[in-house]
Amino acid sequence: MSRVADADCFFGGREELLSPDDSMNACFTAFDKDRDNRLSVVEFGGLCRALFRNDAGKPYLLEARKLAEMFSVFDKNEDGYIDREEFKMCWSKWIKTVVRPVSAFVIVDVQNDFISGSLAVCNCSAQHKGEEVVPVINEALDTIKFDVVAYSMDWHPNNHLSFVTNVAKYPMHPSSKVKAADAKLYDKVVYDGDPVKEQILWPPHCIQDSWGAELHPDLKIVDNALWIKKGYDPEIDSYSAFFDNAKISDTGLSRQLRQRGVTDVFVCGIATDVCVGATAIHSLEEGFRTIIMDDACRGVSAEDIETLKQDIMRNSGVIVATSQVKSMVQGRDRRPELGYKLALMLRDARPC
Ligand code: VGL
Ligand code: ZN
Repeated sequence: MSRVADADCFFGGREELLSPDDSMNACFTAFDKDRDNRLSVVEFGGLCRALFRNDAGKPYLLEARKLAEMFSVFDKNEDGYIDREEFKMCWSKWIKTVVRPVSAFVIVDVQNDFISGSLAVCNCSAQHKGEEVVPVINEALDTIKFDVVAYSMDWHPNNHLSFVTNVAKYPMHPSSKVKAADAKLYDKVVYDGDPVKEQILWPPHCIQDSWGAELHPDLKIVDNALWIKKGYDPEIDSYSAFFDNAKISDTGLSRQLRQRGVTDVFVCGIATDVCVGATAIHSLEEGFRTIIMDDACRGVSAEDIETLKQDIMRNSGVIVATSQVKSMVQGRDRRPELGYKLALMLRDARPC
């Protein structure tokens, strides 16, 4: 059976990946244009051009610096070539993930209080309508086959330190510009303790077992989802679905995603610049290829949303529209930023 006459289309047919050694060797051969049994940077560039394409087959641009950096991850002996031995790691740890990612859809805090309750984002400076995320998320759940779905919920006790009404209950650190007696809604204070904690003062919200803490009634709930409750320790806030704000306690999300082989984390929900953003940043720090679904998020402040997006992109995450997600999950739209992110992960991972 002859295949891969056209290296350019090598990653077009997913069945190529089903017969392990054959397809790895066929891939190597397809891009080893001068048949010297090793891939030069230029030949690796050809491979990347075929690999990183959108679902219409159009190659994405890849900066020469990033190409060279990725090449050096796989050229272990630093002789300027990727030989067949070195290609094994490139194939099994990198190409396979790029072509066939394992996806998690993490739906952050789509709770009544953030939509029409005490901390409704429509009353915040960006004046977003939180309920607009619901149909977008529901359609994604209906039409995209994510490998894992996770819901997070902000879940505070009455005496939580993030509530402006509790500001006098916790000792203030001397460095706090705002003193307890003058503290108002949305001020940033610094609480004493180990560690010292910066805290924005929010209205009481998402109180455990209250209506405000319930998910929006129209949000679709799928079977076998992971559930993450966060912010239940009165003495520390927890914006992210992975860790509290001091990164001391862990919700277990990272472990559960890893157990399921997840490589790619798609994040959506409320609020973009608070809990969605913190979740996406921790996801990148945990080594997941991370994607924010912009139209499935609503936030608090336009300026902070923009800063968050810049942070995500600077760290090789991507911001996409939900309409682009299905082909990414299927491995037909393959982003160079995410390939680069994975290559850096492989470089920095401890050898085992
Ligand atoms: C959130 C403010 C306070 C959020 C949670 O879910 O984005 N924002 N607590
Ligand atoms: Zn909260």
